[in-house]
Amino acid sequence: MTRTINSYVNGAPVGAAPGGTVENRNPANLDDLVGTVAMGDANTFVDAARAAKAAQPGWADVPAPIRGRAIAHIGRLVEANTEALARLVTREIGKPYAEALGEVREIVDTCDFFVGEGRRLYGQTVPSEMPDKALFTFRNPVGVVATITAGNFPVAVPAWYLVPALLCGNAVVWKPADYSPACGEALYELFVRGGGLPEGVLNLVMADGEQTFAGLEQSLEAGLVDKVGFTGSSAVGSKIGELTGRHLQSACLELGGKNPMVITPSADLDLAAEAALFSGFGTAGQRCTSLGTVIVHESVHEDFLARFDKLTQQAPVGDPTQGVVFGPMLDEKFAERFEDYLGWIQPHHTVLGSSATGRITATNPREGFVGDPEAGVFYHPTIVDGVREDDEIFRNETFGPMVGVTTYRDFDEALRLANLPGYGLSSSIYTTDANDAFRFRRGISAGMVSVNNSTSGAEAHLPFGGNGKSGNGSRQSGMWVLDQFTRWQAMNWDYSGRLQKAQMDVADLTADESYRLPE
Ligand code: UN1
Repeated sequence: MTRTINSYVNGAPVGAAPGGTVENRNPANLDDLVGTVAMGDANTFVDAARAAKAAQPGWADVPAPIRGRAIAHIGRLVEANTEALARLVTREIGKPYAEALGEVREIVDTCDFFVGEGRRLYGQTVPSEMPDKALFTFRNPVGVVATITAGNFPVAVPAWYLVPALLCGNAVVWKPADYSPACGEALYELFVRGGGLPEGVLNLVMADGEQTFAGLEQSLEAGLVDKVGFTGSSAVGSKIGELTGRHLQSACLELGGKNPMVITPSADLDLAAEAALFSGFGTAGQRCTSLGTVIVHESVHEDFLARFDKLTQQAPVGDPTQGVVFGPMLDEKFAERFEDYLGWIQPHHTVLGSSATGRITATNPREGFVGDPEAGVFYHPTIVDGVREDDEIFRNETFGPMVGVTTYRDFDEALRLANLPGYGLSSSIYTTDANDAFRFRRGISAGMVSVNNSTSGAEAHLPFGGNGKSGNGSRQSGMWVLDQFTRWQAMNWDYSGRLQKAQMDVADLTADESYRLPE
């Protein structure tokens, strides 16, 4: 039986499909129909925003510790459904099962952190410059949060928005990626049931990019959305930034990356090669935190490359249920885009990693492929050596299993190359020299810096976000995301019985600033 995947507004499935129906298939096995999606349109989005607007004041009235209890229940329900949810992630987007389990763990970690925040959400008491006057700060919910998420982390990254937004007393409209709707619906169910969320507090919209953008625009114009969170491409992020800017809002934007890995002469090259494999080819290179370019010192270039190439040649690729390093592309549309990126390979490049490039098929096989390559959307891992700083491959995100390699002579050059593409999400350095590590941290414009670790692998209680083309400086996760989903309010309370004017009625001490120490 084919399952129908719906939008949900005010706690009820929408039923209608004004945006038509779309089939959603397993990218590792295209014969496997995951579900048929009843697509909404711009009006569905506006309806969801209206429902959220109506429900939000009641949710904000629920005491924060009780909202924290809701998050605790959600975390426990997600944990109890770990295997089923991870299996769905693997089936819908082709992420290897072990990674999918880690992704579900990341939701539980996020819930664990924010349960405590429900009993904190601290404001401050602040001394006043005048007597008999008290100053306080409070965190208020922003209102309605609209969040639009990517499908490479179809449940963990949405949870980074949903959990803190709800905990802070906001109502939410969530539009999952159109290629991960089943994960979207499953997570929605777990949140609504586990959290006992009142109707309208969380709404789910299935719609394509164009209808979502139109619906968001109309909702902003109607004053129904107060905050936008978006994870996706830099191009769409800049459109959302423009739209929200017109409404005097600043969106929380988590965009692409061109994450560098610098390998210094003192590095442990085996460790670096293992990290390059995981960072570059895990999730078939389709993480925002995936490795873009290895920037390796010329003295260890050959040595490193030989190790990285060998590991890549040996890496099991294929069926994501079978313990592979990576499975298929998330969806056919990413395969099409990746073909364009492969077109950026130039005659001056040397291609390694596999005996072939492009789609893995019976006629373009990969040795040791796990499963049937023709069943899904699988690509050869591709290492491109000899990348130069003006190459498209060096300058742009190449979402897919491709890693560039270039060399450097001195540390300043490594840093310059690492910053050059103008993204700034994640970064990594392999070195055993502490000075290099700290010089790199200071010099790299990136939200995340790994020393002797992969470019991916952020933890749920550290700030996550980027600079430059990777975002507008907003940070998710941990206590830092609270500033995205609350507004600070300053309160002053004067109990002096008279009008005390700030700055004007302030008493000062008598100081003698003309005094000088004897020579
Ligand atoms: C993303 O790719 O958008 O650090 C998020 C990591 C994961 C999250 C990545 N924990 O790779």
